Formats: sequence, structure tokens, C-alpha cells
Amino acid sequence: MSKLTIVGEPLPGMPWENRPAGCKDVLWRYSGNPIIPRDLLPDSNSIFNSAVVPFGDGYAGVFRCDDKNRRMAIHAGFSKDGINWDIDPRTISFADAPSPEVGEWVYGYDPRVTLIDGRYYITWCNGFHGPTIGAAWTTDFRTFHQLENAFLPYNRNGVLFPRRINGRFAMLSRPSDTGHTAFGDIFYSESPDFEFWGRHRHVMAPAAFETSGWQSMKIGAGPVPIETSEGWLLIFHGVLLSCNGYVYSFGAALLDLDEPWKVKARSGQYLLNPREIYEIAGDVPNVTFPCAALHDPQTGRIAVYYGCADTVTGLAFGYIPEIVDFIKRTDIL
Ligand code: BMA
Repeated sequence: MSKLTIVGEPLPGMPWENRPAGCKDVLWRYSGNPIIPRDLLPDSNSIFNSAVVPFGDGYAGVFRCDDKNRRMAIHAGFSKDGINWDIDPRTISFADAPSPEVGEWVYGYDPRVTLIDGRYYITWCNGFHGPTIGAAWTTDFRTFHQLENAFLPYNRNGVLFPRRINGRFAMLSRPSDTGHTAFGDIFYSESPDFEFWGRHRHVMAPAAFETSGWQSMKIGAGPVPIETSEGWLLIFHGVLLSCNGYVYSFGAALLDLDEPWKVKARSGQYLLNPREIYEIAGDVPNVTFPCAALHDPQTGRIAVYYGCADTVTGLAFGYIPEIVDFIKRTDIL
């Protein structure tokens, strides 16, 4: 294979820790996990499934903070090093909304943040007669402008590509139901204006249980895809239905650059699954749920932020070229 090209701005100071001696895993956990405790805010029950991006001379993010009423909300936060976070105790409120109905806050969770043409777009699971994909943008993580919901209910895991594809905004999502959806495929949609979404294409269904059990019940896109010369690197979560309930792990796939609904390769093995105490014990045991990644194209380093047991936030490290090799080595297509 010729040398892998990775697209993105240099990020030499990104959070990093070398692979521990003796570790053979493609991804390894930060030794200081979890990086965000459940009670970082006075009123927080849990802080998990959250998104971060490079911002200024540090990082900014949008965090899922469930409060002690167990209401699901999103909060902005800032960090100098990507590990120690200062999260605003106030929930995000919007300076404007396209209509009072769309602007009426019900609940929000599992945010993603994507920089496109100078705007940081936030997509999240937004309460609107059931869960759907909410959207907003900011330039400073202090003033947020709400946009039309991308889709009708019910939908979750709306993840934007970091640039237009064939001239249009592009998003992955996972149509669902009102509850703890026992099914789920990843779909692709495009929009010329971030308001009207269409050209829907099917990307991936869950795998057969006999082929890859960890992703056999439902799947959903995780962090914003990373562009490489081998295709879009998509880290996605997959769910196994065990006799003790759902188990959330994550793996990765390569999508065609111009037609991202075409999957080039898909890992049969998971990259990371619940096994540390903060992943197997918490409000929802056995959940590792990635929503963001930082990467440095020059070194190939990646840092994945993932929710742990729906309670705290963890960080894992790896090398993008090794992840691409891993996808091909364990490919189930
Ligand atoms: C999903 C979402 C996630 C959550 C996961 C496990 O349906 O609600 O926010 O992490 O379930 O509970």
C-alpha cells in the first residue's frame, strides 16, 4: 500500500499518550480515564457522549450533561489541553430559531460538532415529538443559532461530513423509534442549504450475528468521518443484544470518498468494547459510545472521545494508518 494520506489541519499538541508496553490493541485507553467525572457540574448526574474540536489555542466542545432531574441537555465547554474541561453549568440556549415550534426545547443529547467553512455545526438528538436530528451553528461556542431539524422523527446519531460532497452538505443518520430502538441502519443524506435534506442512500445494516456479534443488533455513526486516501474513515458504534441487555462497542469502516454510501471495508472486530470498571458500571452498564475524535495528519495520531456507561467520558488513542490496516485485515464485506 502506498503511504496513507490523511486530510486535516496539523494538531501536534493534541492529547496523547503512547501505547503502553505490551499492549497489542489498535486503540488504547488514556491512563487518566475517565477524563470527565459525572459530577463535574454541581447539578450533573452524568457527562458522557460528547463532542470536541480544536478551537483557538485549545479546544471547545458540546457536552451531554444529564442533570439530577435526569433531564438530557447540552452544554458548551472549553479546554486548553483537551483533557481538563471547563464546562458551562448553563445549558446551551439559542439566540434564534427558525420557528417557535422548532425552538421549543424538549431535550437534547449525543451532540456532534463539525467545522465546515468557518462555522461549527452542532447536530444532536433533539426532542421534537420524539427524537430527531437537531442542528445549529456557532463561531465562538457562546452564541448558538438554531437551524431547522434535519429530519422527521424518529432519528438519532446525525453525523456531518467535514466538507461538502458533490457540492452539498452530507450527513449520516440512524432512523429509529421512540424507545430504546432494537434495530438500526446507517443512512446518508445530502442538502444544498442545510435545510432541505434528501438524496437518501443506505450505507450499512447491522452485521449477521454469526459474522460479527458486537454490531449485530444496531449500528450508528460516531465521530465526524476523517478523509484519507483510502476513503472516509468512519468510527461507528455497534450493539449486541446479550442476555443481560445491550452492549455498545465500536469499530470502523472505510467509505467511498465521492459516494460515501458505498462501504469499501468494515471491521469485523471491535476497536474497543466495555471492559474497564467505568465502562461496565454506571447508569447504563456496558456502553462505550464514541462521538468525537481529534487527529493530527502528520503523525497519524487519533484521540477518540467516548461516553462510558452513560455516566462519564473517556479518551482512547491510536494511529489512523493502523486503524485502516485493521479494517482491511478484519474486513467482513
Ligand atoms: C442510545 C442513546 C445513547 C446511549 C445508548 C446506551 O440509544 O440513547 O445516548 O448512550 O443508548 O444507553
